[in-house]
Amino acid sequence: MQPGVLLLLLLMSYMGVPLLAHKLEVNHEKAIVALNSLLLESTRTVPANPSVHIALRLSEKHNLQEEQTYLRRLKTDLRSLLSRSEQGSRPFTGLVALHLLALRVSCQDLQEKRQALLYLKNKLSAERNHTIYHQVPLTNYYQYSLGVLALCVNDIRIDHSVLSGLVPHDHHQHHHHHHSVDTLAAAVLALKCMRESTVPGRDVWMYSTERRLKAQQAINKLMEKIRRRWTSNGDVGNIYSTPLALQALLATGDTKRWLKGKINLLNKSKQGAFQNPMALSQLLPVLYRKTYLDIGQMDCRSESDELRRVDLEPLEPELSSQPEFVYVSVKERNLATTYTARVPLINQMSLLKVLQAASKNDSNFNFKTEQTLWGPFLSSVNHVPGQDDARTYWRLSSGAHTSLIEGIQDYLPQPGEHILLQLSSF
Ligand code: B12
Repeated sequence: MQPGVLLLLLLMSYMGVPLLAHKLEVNHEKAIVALNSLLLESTRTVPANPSVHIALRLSEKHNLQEEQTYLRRLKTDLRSLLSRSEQGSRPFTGLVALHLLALRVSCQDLQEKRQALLYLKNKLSAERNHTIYHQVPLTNYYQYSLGVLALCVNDIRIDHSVLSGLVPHDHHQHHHHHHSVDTLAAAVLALKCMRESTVPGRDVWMYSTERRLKAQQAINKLMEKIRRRWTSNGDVGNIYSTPLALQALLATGDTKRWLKGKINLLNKSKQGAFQNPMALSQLLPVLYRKTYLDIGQMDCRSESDELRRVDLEPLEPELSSQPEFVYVSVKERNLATTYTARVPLINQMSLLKVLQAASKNDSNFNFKTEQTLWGPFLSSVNHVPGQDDARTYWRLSSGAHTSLIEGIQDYLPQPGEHILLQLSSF
């Protein structure tokens, strides 16, 4: 045996364990790039989604031409959003925030951006005033946090009052108490961004020592809540809040939990849990070890231009031979069941298809949807709307107790399942 070969064999036996780890890492890498291509593929569909753009830009691999085209569509959308906002429509705090993050992550500075920044500043003041008088923001704390984050990564100084609306006060504990993990994570990212902010072009902090200390204390409190929702298999809350929770963990230096959570999410994604482009857009950054705080550091230079779309074969639906049924009930405020239907389940139907079939068969049942970044939102059932200002919505559940973690377009009811549509408070 040649001494060189012996040495190599020796080396390999030493490196046995790291080699295995390396192989795993290569497999993970491949899985992540596949998800990246899948997200790129989703840009073919309308409407454009700023959250998808953010994820594509934070990735390690790019298709620069596709990203440029997508950015142009987003700019057009932002322009029409801003002009609609002048006609006294509902507040677009979160949506405008996502657009501003999308512009910053592409290193874009333009007229629309200044207009959008001004809009967001005003909306955040309005959100803050609303929390003072009504204990809750105009939209919700998730959008409030996205708004602060978007101003922050764009180097805009944020008002005292707006910032203090993000800090959980002890006598407000009950409000922060039932926040979802997604919302807690968004608040952490916003506060962390503010804490780390420096004055552009100068080497000094943007905010006073006292403000920064308060922000740190708030981050600690919020992170404690997030860690309490951590389960040993790597979920935080449910699988769709885990990506944002991992961003918060990563941003605060908990790489151990981040890694565990990442592997768990990669496995879930192999089982098809992240087909929805919005869900995938919240997942991808953290798989690449990125957080929304990295948006502020983007310089858009020397990026690898090698990402291609994948043409996926559509999943074969499972064919069912016998007629099977799914049951739909409607419960209004008084908890009385006002409607029930039995719908034949043909092959694999989404809940949306089931509801459409029910309303086609029976003129006593009808519903309305509104398009959102997550897909169609069930906005009204049998002429009763869920109302943001009354803080009501149509909650989806399986049986009486299991709240669905997907919307009507993504959820595939099983044979014999009882789906409940229930007007609820949030
Ligand atoms: C706030 C919030 C709500 C509020 C929204 C109203 C309000 N005024 O605040 C309420 C309580 C009504 C709500 C309801 C539901 N939600 Co919700 N919600 C959120 C949250 C925390 C923030 C959304 C937001 O403001 N985004 C910012 C703006 C810019 O984006 P947007 O798309 O324009 O926002 C609107 C839509 O997102 C819509 N919306 C909210 N939730 C959902 C869920 C679905 C499936 C759809 C289609 C739309 C939708 O309301 C937003 C405000 O108008 C997200 C967390 C996250 N990670 O994104 C979860 C989240 C989107 N919701 C989720 C779910 C599952 C639901 C429900 C299906 C729960 C249920 N069992 O009934 C219902 C929707 C049912 C229906 N009628 O169609 C999941 C979606 C996961 C997935 N894979 O689809 C998330 C990710 C939370 C989670 N981790 O489980 N939600």
